[in-house]
Amino acid sequence: MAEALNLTDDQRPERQAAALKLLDILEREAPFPGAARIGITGAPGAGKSTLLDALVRELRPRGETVAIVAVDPSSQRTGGALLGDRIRLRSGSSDPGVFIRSMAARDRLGGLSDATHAGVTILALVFDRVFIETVGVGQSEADVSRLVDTLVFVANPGTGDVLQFMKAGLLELPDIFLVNKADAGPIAERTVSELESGLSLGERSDAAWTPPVLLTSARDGSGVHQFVEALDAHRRHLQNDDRISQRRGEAARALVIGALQRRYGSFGLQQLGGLASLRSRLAEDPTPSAFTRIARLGAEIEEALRKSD
Ligand SMILES: Nc1nc2c(ncn2[C@@H]2O[C@H](COP(=O)(O)OP(=O)(O)O)[C@@H](O)[C@H]2O)c(=O)[nH]1
Ligand SMILES: [Mg+2]
Repeated sequence: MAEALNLTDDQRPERQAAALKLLDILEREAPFPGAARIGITGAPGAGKSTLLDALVRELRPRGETVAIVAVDPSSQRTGGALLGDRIRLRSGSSDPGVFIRSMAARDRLGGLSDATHAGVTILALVFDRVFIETVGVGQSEADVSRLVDTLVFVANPGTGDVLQFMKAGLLELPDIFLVNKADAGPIAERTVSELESGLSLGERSDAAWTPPVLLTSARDGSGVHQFVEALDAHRRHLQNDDRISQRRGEAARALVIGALQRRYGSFGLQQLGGLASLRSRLAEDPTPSAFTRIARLGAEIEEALRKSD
C-alpha cells in the first residue's frame, strides 16, 4: 500500500502512467461500496485532529481499521504529522490497523490535489474507514464532498466560523454537524441553536436525510460515541435504495469536471463543446474510472488546442 501511494505521488511521466493504470483498476474493480469514506472539515483549531484521535480510540477496540488522510494546505509537516505522532505515541507504532498520511494540497491553496483522490482510492481498498481531514476555506468543502460518502463539519463555538460558513452558502453540504468543545459550556449550546436554525431555512439535495447537529468534546470524549452512531446511520441511509451509487456517480462526474476546469479553464472545456455537452458525455458511459476520464478528456483538450494553434 505504501508503495502504491508513493507511485501515485511520483511525478515522472512513466510512473504517472503506471499509477493511472493502477488507480483505474482499483476504482473499477474494488468491492462496492467498500470502505466508509468520511470527510472532516472545519476551521483550523476547531478540534478535527483531536476528534480523529478520539475516533481511533473508539473504533479500534471494535476491531475496525482506520486510515486518515490529513490534507495540509501549506506543508507536509504540520497537522497531519502531529496527529500521526500523537496517535502513534499512544497506540504504539506497531498497530497495523491505523494508517495516517499527510498530504500537501499542491494544486491550489486550500483545495484538494489529485493525490488526495488517489490516496483515498488506495486506502479504501485496505481499511474499513477512510477519513480525510481538510481545513475548511470555502472551496475545500466542495472538493472534499466529491471524495467522500459522508461530510462532517466541525464548528468551533464562539469563533464566528459558523456564520462565515452559512454566509458562504455551504450549509447544504455536510451530512453531520459537530459542535466541538462542548466542555466550553453554554457557548457551545448557542452554536448548536445557531446551526439548527440555519439548517431549518435551507434546502438540501438529499431531502430524505436530516443532518444531525451533535455536541462533542474531543478532549474528554463526550459525544464521540453518538458521532460514530450518526456516521453509521448515514451509511445505512446511503445504502437504502442504493443512494450510494447515485452519490458516488455524481461525485465522480463533478470530480472530472473540476479537475479539467482547474487544469484547462473554461476555454479548455469549450474545446469539448462546453459544460453541458461534457456533462451529457459523462452521463452516457459511466464505465471508465474518474482517473481515466480526466486523462483521456485532458488529452482531447490538448489535441484540440494544438490544432487550433
Ligand atoms: N476545550 C477543548 N479543547 C479542544 C477540544 N478539541 C480540541 N481542542 C483543542 O483545540 C486545539 C486545536 O485542536 P486540533 O485538533 O489541532 O484542531 P484542528 O486544527 O481542527 O485539527 C488544541 O489545542 C486542542 O487541544 C475540546 O473538545 N475541548
Ligand atoms: Mg488538524
